[in-house]
This record gives sequence, structure tokens and C-alpha cells, in this order.
Amino acid sequence: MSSPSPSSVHRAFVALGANLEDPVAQVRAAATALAALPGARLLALSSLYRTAPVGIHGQPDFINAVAALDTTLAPHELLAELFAIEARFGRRRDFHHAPRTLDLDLLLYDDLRLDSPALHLPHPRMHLRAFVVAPLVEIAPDSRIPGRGTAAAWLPAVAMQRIERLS
Ligand code: PH2
Ligand code: MG
Ligand code: MG
Repeated sequence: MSSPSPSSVHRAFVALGANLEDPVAQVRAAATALAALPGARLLALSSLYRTAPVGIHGQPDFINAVAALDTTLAPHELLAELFAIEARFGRRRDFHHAPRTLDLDLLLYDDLRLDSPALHLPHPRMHLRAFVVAPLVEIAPDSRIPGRGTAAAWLPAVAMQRIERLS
């Protein structure tokens, strides 16, 4: 079988997160930036969620959401575009888990499993984070995480994490 042509369309899911400088506005503007990406089409954006920081202490709550995209970009090309948007939003990488104006994480790319130095697919911790699983299930109730079953099956495992859907 031949490999897929580079211009074929792929389904990607991206996590959006911010906890600095009007995070609701940051996440809304980031969704607009995703919609404007050449080579990608924004299919769906979840509700915005206010979430307790996971794995870090003493930081403000986050605003999180998940976006679904159709894209002709290859995984590393899409990742580069996400980093470019983060940079435009003033993201600084002062230290691991530093508070951020905007974090864009590539969660899923079709059913691809990939481990390269810069990119791991599916995102290795996505199934353990209510701030990813809940918005993902909202926009794609049947979505599957390669190697981990359905996203919805992970909801009970993350039920103790504080998350509030904004109206
Ligand atoms: N991102 C992290 C670590 N912890 N917690 C919440 N609630 N939301 C995030 O986006 C988040 C986090 C690393 O990127
Ligand atoms: Mg992240
Ligand atoms: Mg990130």
C-alpha cells in the first residue's frame, strides 16, 4: 500500500490552556488564531473550563478548552505552528510549568502513535487530566486515545480534579 499523500486531511485535537493575563481572553483569541492557520480548519471548540492546576502548586486557576481541527499539515508542521502562536501570545519558558499566557498542546493526530524527541502522540498524560478529558468528550464523545481506549472511559479516573464549565 502506498503511504498517504502529503495533502490528505487529518483530524487533530489541540488543548488550550492559560493562567495569566486574562486567561479567558487568551484562550478565545488563541481559538481565533487556530482558525486562521494556513493548512488547518477549526471544526469545533469546546466550552471554556475553569480548572485547578494539576501537578503544580500555588498558581492561579487555569482556563482550558479543546479544539478539533482538520489539517493537511504533518504532525511536526502543526506543532511548529502551535509554538509560533504561543510565541505571538508572549509565552515565555522561564521554567518547567511556569505560569503561562498560552499553552497549546497537540493531543491527538488521527490514531497516530509517535515518539520523537519533540513530540509524543497521543499526548502521554492527556488521559489523566480532567481539563483535557472533559472538553474532549464534550466535542468528540466517541474519541479514542490510541492505546488507552475511549476518552470517556477516563472521566471517572479524573473525577476528583476540580473543573467548572463556564456558561
Ligand atoms: N497545564 C500543565 C500543568 N497543569 N493544570 C491545569 N488545570 N491546566 C493546564 O493547562 C495545565 C495544568 C502543563 O502544561
Ligand atoms: Mg501543557
Ligand atoms: Mg505545552
